[in-house]
Amino acid sequence: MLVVHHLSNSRSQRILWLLEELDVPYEIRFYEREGRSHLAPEELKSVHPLGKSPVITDEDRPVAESGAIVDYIVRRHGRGRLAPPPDSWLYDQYVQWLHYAEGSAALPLIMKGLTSYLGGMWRPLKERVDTELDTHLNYIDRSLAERDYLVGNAFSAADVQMSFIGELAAVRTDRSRFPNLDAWVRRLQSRPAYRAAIRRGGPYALEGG
Ligand SMILES: N[C@@H](CCC(=O)N[C@@H](CS)C(=O)NCC(=O)O)C(=O)O
Repeated sequence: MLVVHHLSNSRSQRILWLLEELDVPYEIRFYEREGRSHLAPEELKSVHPLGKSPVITDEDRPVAESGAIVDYIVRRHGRGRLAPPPDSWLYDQYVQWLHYAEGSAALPLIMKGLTSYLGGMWRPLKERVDTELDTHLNYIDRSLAERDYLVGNAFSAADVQMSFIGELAAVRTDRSRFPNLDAWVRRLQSRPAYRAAIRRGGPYALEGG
């Protein structure tokens, strides 16, 4: 049985959602963030040395890092669904979005949260973070200008992987400045499988700041 080690209010929510979309049976093991630090509890390190979420175990083998987990689930359990045919140009775009989410887009969003606590002397860093954030959110917004989904015009696991970026954008910046991105996130959140994943995974609220 596939087990999702699910940290509260975290990136693992999108893994639950992907499994709901594909109707793959799974179990959830719940972990709560530590009080003031908001870090994951130590016990998550017994699943994978990084102690981060998401991490899954499938037949007791761990897979960490959300892009790799999305790819694993689609390849091993997807039966050809939620990804373009592997020999197509669309597949290359699909892989790009899978990597781009955590490889590039997440960093300025995370930095924005961390630097919001810093005082005046950090202004140059904060300005750089804001510029980077605009670059990435504009790129995603423009990519969605003439389509409802990121790859071709069909919902895919790339939308699931990228959804965290769109959701975090709403708490770290004014997402209404990026109307296509904003509409896309709302479109994703209205999917029945998205809502089923929230019901199973429990409350999901990302932190502002
Ligand atoms: N790039 C990694 C990021 C993993 C990550 O940092 N997850 C956060 C939750 S959204 C986490 O585990 N935070 C708790 C901690 O760092 O202790 C992925 O996409 O899986």
